[in-house]
Amino acid sequence: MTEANPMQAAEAGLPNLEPFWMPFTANQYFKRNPRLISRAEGVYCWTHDGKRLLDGVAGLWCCNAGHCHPRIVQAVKDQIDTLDYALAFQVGHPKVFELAEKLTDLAPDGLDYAFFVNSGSEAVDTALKMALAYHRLRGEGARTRFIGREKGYHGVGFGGISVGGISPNRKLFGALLPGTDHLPHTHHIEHNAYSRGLPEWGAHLADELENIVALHDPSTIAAVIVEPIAGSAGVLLPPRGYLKRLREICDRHGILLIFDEVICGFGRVGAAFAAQRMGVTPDLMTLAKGLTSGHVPMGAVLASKAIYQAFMGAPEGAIEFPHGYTYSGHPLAAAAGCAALDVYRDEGLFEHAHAMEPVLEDALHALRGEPHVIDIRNYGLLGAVELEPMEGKPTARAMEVFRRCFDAGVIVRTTGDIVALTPPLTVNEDHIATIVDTLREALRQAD
Ligand code: PXG
Repeated sequence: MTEANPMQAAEAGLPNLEPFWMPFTANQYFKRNPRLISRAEGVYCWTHDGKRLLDGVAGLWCCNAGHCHPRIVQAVKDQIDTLDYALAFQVGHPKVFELAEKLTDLAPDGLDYAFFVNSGSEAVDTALKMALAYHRLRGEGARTRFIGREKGYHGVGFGGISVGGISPNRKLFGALLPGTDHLPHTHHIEHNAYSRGLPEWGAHLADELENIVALHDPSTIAAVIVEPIAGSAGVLLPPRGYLKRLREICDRHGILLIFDEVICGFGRVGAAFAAQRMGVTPDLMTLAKGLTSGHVPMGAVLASKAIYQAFMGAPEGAIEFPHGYTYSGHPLAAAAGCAALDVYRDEGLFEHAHAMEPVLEDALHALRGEPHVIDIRNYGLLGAVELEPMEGKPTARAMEVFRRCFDAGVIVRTTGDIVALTPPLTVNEDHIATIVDTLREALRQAD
């Protein structure tokens, strides 16, 4: 008997927990041990029973400007008072054009067109479809294969799980998209443990792309998709020079390179995008999360001029790309996006994130030698502490650390036995110290 008891929930001041089938959640455990957040502001959240939590993961890596930012909140309020929805196909509304201009201004040079969607998963499926269609429109319709990477996370659409490399997210769902292959992952703590910033060892792992390309023949490959830094799998950093090599190999063989910057984008790495900080420009970029600072769901695909132009060969009046969603560029999301980008600029949040990077780095690396710690890594305002798994109980130790931190007033995120930190870009030295001190205490108390 695992059902939550509505009577007990009501007595505890909670809603009936049973009917909501929660995403990526241990539903049975949660409903017996509920944790609800009912209010948030800045770097803090409050539980339904009034406990304050310092948010060490910016929601789910998304509230980069902090929670309920007054300017973003106001922009959404103003928008809903004016226009709730405008049909998205064959008609537009002003805010979404404004957002496309702001976003492409911020983007790496060459990514001049923005296509809007509602999530990172939709952004990934959209980018994969753009890649297939681009090749076909250019007379290279045999390019249908995609290459992802082991441990990659690209959302939960069929395209995203097919190019993704996290096996629990794939194994229940059958054969997936045909014609995908995967690069080896870059997570090698035997070589790179305790790296500060990008690790030195492993650029040659990109060369495996040549072997995969040779195996399938370049003429069959549409695109390579990677996260510049793999987020969900536990903040796995690309070795120095690795992304540049991927770019070179893709160029050599006419393969499109897609960067999934759903997590890396919007200041997380101490620059607008990882592509800029790492000096490698993809052909397509997928975005979500920080685009609206998590205030309203929205994703986007940025495309190069060459890709956009390939579609614009269609006769005038024809729909060049038969793809889009009812809520592509929804007015509330567009308003939140415009306000978020203004806040990032006006408050200098990407620069602030960069300035806080050494603070987070030093604080995190001071955890070296604490119980169970086997690696610490960081880049921008992304950090991870990897733990030795408990004998026979993988993930249990990190989960215990998560619960201890939560009880002590700090939210961290765990994946496997890795504790990830991705605080709002607004954090200061004191917040970072509180997060890391709480984590230290939790590590000392954990089994
Ligand atoms: N690509 C990347 C790189 C992501 O990190 C998605 C696509 C999908 O985005 P949507 O909006 O469809 O969820 C993501 C999402 C976590 C965690 O803590 C990570 C994500 C989502 C939820 C939790 O690991 N990343």
